[in-house]
Amino acid sequence: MKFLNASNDKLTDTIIKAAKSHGAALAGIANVAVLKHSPSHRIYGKMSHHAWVLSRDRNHEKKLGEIEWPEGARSAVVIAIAHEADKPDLDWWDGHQGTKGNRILIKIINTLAQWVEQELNINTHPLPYHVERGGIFLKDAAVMAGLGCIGKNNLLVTPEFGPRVRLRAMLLDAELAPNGPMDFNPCEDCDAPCMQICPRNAFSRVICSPGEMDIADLPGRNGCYSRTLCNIQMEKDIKNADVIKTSGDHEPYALIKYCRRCEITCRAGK
Ligand code: B12
Repeated sequence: MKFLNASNDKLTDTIIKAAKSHGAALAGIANVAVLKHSPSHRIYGKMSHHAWVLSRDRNHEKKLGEIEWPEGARSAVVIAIAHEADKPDLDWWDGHQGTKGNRILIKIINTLAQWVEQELNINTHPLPYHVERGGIFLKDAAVMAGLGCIGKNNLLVTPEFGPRVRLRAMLLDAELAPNGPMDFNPCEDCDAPCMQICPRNAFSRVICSPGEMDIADLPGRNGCYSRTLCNIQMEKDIKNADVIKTSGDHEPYALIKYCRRCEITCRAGK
């Protein structure tokens, strides 16, 4: 526990270094008190629940519209791994509990949490992917942790990999110096091929306004992103899944390749 009396800045650097040595491509710290008031965490209680795209198994769910922040949590560690276009299998839902990429993220967060508890004597709360199971909104957390900005495609866009990243987080019972947000806006002069390529026209019209939601930062930046239309494509991708037959007595499984067009076509990070 050689870092006990380290300053908050030093602790932040130490944890980011540790996250990268555990395999994270990007890592940053966000402040929980600020995050609680981020656009997604504020809009969570305002959107009608039928609009929610929820996890399939509803057993472990928390009350919709409410985030249960752990009592002592003061900081969020947000990590990202690259999901470049030439490694599509990282994002395929392959019948083994999610995707290869998500399993890598889970491993990094769990080993990092152990290291932080042992070396820094700081209590950690590794978070699940689904918000309704106790997770937080990862894109907002990533912006506040200095990993990038929300693009016109409604995704976190990073300088290094554009939006071709996947995120995971854990909370810490310690107040650390946050790293974000960063001054970065690659969409400013971009003609947004990400919005034009969407097979569902999920960016074609403004569906919620700042006045209506009392929030300036909306889905797709100006409220033009439709999760309902996007989800229709995701359901279609599930229907079009390849059924993979395995040797031995393993059950065949569906290999789901989700759309990703608004993500892959983005020029940032290329
Ligand atoms: C539910 C969910 C879905 C749903 C609904 C998505 C939605 N955005 O509503 C569906 C199934 C449709 C979906 C689709 C996809 N998803 Co998804 N999804 C999630 C999940 C679990 C929660 C997201 C959510 O509901 N957010 C709440 C809604 C209301 O917020 P929002 O639409 O993002 O809008 C907010 C932001 O834009 C923000 N904002 C706007 N401007 C600004 C400015 C600042 C400074 C800040 C702080 C915030 C901010 O404010 C808006 C609210 O007012 C997250 C994981 C997580 N726990 O966060 C993954 C996640 C967002 N998904 C991800 C991905 C990759 C996808 C897909 C590309 C998958 C695919 N089809 O190929 C698509 C792309 C959709 C898109 N372009 O946004 C990744 C995104 C990675 C990245 N680079 O950002 C995540 C983070 C998962 C992960 N582990 O990495 N998803």
